[in-house]
Amino acid sequence: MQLAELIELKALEDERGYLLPLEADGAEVPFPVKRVYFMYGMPDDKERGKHAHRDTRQLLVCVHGAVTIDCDFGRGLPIRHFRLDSPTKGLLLGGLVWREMRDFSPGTVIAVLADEHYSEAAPKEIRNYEEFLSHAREEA
Ligand code: T46
Repeated sequence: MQLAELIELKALEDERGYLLPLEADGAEVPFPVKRVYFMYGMPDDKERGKHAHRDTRQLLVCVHGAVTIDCDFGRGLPIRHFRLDSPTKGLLLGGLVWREMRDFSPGTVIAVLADEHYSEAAPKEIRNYEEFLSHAREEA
């Protein structure tokens, strides 16, 4: 898996609307899913994220609305900006990536599929930017 990759998801349409299937460990989600979480109710002037994970793999899908996700890889690589404005756009995050979510449109709902359980006792996020850069340099 790349550090960050925009993938196209296929929605099935008929006269009743759309159905968008995601097969874990399959074509759309290239890892076993251990956790799903949703984000909603974001004010448009707030940001979320601002941290990195050491090695958690995630698929982010903006089910409704739109969000911009800035992905900072450290390692001397340019920051990439992804606008998720359709449920058929999925953002795969595959490693040490500093992510920031901003510019939420009203009513935005984001679903995230992750390959790890969340541990409040031993959180795996790196929330200090300098620490993230230092880990990213080690991986460069
Ligand atoms: C990420 C971006 C895209 C839980 O209890 N369980 C969970 O599975 C998660 C993800 C979070 N939490 C708790 C931890 C905090 O007390 O929920 C609270 C808010 O989490 P956080 O501030 O990390 O949320 P975001 O929106 O800044 O970041 C989230 C994910 O945490 C993160 O892994 O990649 O979305």
